[in-house]
Amino acid sequence: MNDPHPLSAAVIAGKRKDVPALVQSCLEAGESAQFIVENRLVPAMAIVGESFKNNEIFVPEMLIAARAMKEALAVLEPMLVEAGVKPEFNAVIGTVEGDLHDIGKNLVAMMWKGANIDVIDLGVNVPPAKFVDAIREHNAKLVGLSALLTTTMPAMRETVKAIREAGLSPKIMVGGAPITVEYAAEIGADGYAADAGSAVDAAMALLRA
Ligand code: B1M
Repeated sequence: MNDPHPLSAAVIAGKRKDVPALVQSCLEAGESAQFIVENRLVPAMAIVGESFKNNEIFVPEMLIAARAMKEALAVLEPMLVEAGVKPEFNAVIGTVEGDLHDIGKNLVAMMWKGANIDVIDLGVNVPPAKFVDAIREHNAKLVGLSALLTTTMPAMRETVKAIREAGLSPKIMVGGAPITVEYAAEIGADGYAADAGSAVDAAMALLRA
């Protein structure tokens, strides 16, 4: 996106207060809510995720951009519901048992929402049984597990095990600072993402596989 649309540019720059009026002018120009999500907001968050991955912006800018995107989604959500535009996929996400870090997990959840995935966020310190119950209740197609502590990596392994032992087969994606692609494979997860930007591509690849 060399010359981003003003709404995309406002989201990228985190200009939260400008966003509702810009969404309104897109609607007045005849763009549908779905078009705005797919062509103005999702590409903006993809740029934010890419910039974060390349160390061009940092956590505060990413959070501010994500908050601006949420403003836009708040305006559009009733129209999307009314138009019957349902998210194509759903996902359960949480930080594993014993771990209270949620900033990275929240960023992944926001990016997934921006990619039109219906995200059920279980919060932090989530025991394996709670993941299992939520996957069953929502018939989730994707589960995201986050861990920030080396001491909670075993809880991630236990969660994957509990999901499989319950006979459930959602795609499981793991991430967090101490997690590696090798660890993901070792514990039987289906996917791994190093950051919130690549978590979208990885999720879509798993969901469409
Ligand atoms: Co904690 N903490 N902390 N901490 N904390 C770390 C993680 C630590 C590395 C600091 C350090 O010592 N250098 C260290 C862990 C050491 C280790 O295990 N190797 C540590 C420790 C030791 C602790 C305590 C044990 C400290 C104590 O009490 N003695 C304690 C544990 C509490 C607990 O969880 N039970 C603790 C507590 C806390 C606070 C509560 C104070 C606070 C958390 C606040 C909150 O989250 N609401 C906190 C913070 C802020 C940090 C640091 C400074 C920052 C973490 C963060 O938010 N990063 C952290 C040091 C650091 O990371 N440099 C540290 C920004 C965030 C955007 O990145 O979470 O990595 P991150 O998420 C990234 C990727 O990892 C990835 O995408 C995100 C965005 O790009 N990702 C996923 C994350 N989840 C993903 C899931 C996916 C895919 C990608 O798919 C599902």
